[in-house]
Amino acid sequence: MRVFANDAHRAHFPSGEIYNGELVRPFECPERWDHIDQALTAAGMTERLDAAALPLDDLAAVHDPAYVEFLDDAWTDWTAAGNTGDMIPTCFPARRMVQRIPDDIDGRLGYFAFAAETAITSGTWSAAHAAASLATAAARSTIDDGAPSFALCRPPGHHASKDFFGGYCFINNAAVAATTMRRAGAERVAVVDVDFHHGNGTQDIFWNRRDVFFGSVHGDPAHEFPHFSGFADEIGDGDGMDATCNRPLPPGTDAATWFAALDDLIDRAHNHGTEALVVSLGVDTFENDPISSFRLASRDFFGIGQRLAALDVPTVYCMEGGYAVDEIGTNVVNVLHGHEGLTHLR
Ligand code: Q9C
Ligand code: ZN
Repeated sequence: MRVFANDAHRAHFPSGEIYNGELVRPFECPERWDHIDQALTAAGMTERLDAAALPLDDLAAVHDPAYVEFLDDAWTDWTAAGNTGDMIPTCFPARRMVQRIPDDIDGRLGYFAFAAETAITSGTWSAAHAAASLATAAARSTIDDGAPSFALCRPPGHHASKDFFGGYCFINNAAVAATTMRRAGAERVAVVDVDFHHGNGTQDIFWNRRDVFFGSVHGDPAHEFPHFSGFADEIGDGDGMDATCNRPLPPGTDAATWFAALDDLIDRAHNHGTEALVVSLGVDTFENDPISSFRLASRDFFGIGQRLAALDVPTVYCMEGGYAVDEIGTNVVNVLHGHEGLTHLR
């Protein structure tokens, strides 16, 4: 497994996350990366491939240029306005309000956000840009020779849509990877999202498109974040009708039920004629995850890689969520070993 990773992620670490009515240390923290990095090394995956900075124009297939410009300028504008803390959106354009980009930075912050738990800090843009660059490089290398890659993206991406951030995500790394694979010649690409949370951003980006299938198994939005996306009746629209497939599952879902849903998504991706695969790899389905409610054990993650490898197409894994920091490395390595037909750690 080729691993794309660098230290740029460290620049993103806001001082707090709004959680249960309190400002807590963010669950999405740099130690997540460190534990994955260490587990990869211990498992013999010692090489780290870097990526050239992705030209901002290349993001235009996935994100609105005004949104990219907002992210690029956000910290400068925020501090120029005299603010000293991290950027936390507090006012959003709800139903029937004016959907127009404000001049004021507080207004712009709310306009380009969908959730308030995710703060922007001084290094957020450089980290998010670097993560997307890694996803691109990984996708390109996998299309070039067919061998699987893992992009150790941080911050994650699947909640970020064309023009909004939230759920710890700013740039949709998996959507950028899928676009890279399309441009490199794959006629049909599938994004299979195994993160505990619904990948609302990825779904929204490809909603009207037939060439990119999106399938997700996740906590039922009736009970879980992102609350307003991920229901079973969301199937895409226009040319993209039936190229979106959601499998919401109830809190407490066990491995057997979860894998039945994953097998279903993999069949759908296969029947869609996919020539290349992007995996939104969240491991927050783990039984001890602090913010999620599914019951996969560490060794179950091996089965994820095994099943996805059976699709037998060039595959790039993009890191998404997973907040049980002590076990995150084991769980990720088990997925990658499953894909390569190796043995699981435990
Ligand atoms: N009561 C990813 O896994 N907060 N994002 C949930 C639960 C937001 C998760 C609150 C969770 C975002 C990439
Ligand atoms: Zn998640």
